[in-house]
Amino acid sequence: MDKVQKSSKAARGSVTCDSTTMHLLKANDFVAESIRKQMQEQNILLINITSSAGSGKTTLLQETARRIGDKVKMKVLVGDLETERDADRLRAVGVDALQIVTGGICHLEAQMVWQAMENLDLQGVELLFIENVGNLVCPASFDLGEDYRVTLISTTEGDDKPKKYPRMFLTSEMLLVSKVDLLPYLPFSVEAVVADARDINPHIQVIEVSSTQHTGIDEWCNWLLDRVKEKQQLSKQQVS
Ligand SMILES: Nc1nc2c(ncn2[C@@H]2O[C@H](COP(=O)(O)OP(=O)(O)OP(=O)(O)O)[C@@H](O)[C@H]2O)c(=O)[nH]1
Ligand SMILES: [Mg+2]
Repeated sequence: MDKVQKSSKAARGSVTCDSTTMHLLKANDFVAESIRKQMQEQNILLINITSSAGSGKTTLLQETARRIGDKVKMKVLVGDLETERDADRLRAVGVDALQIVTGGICHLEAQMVWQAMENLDLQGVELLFIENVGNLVCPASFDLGEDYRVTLISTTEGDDKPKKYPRMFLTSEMLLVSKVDLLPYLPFSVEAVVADARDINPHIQVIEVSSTQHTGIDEWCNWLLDRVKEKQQLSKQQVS
């Protein structure tokens, strides 16, 4: 699958001085590369889940754990401005989760993930999720060393979002249209969202999901299991 480099300079901050342009997120990207290297060495698939607040990230992760928690060893790092609530919800379904409380910062940065990972036992872990802070804007600019960025857009937030917040869709490999059980009650066109998202990023994959009605969850979980397998095979090839 073709991927947009999360750390590409396109549409990111820079400062030009004496005709030299400096990329403002260099420090973040340095740490992100260290995370990527560590994940490679430990054979761990790292997935960064992003969306607006309340699009259904934690509910999807709870459902994912119920569905494939016995097939793949997973853990979650979850970012929020305040509270341990999401980590508690994940622990309630048997997932080892660590909450990153940003104290007001509207996104996760690679350094926060690196520090949190030092407090997470990653022995034997095959799949590590990062649930980013609910925000379709700021998290788009910060590479966290992930293998895949997965963005949810829920039917309740309106179908105009890809064109209004393009960077998130440009840098994601997977778009999950969530809460599709509510489609009969909402003026939301899945076709319009997919067309706009693919206009920005022709390679983005799409799955329609409902965590409450279990729609699309098998397809989502199979995609995850395939990516875990792929990563493990790649690591084996690199060792041999
Ligand atoms: N109808 C419907 N409601 C859902 C679905 N998934 C989540 N919800 C509800 O949407 C609300 C927000 O869900 P969360 O999973 O907490 O969303 P989130 O993206 O983790 O929220 P933040 O972490 O605060 O950004 C909750 O009331 C969920 O019960 C779904 O598939 N269908
Ligand atoms: Mg959440």
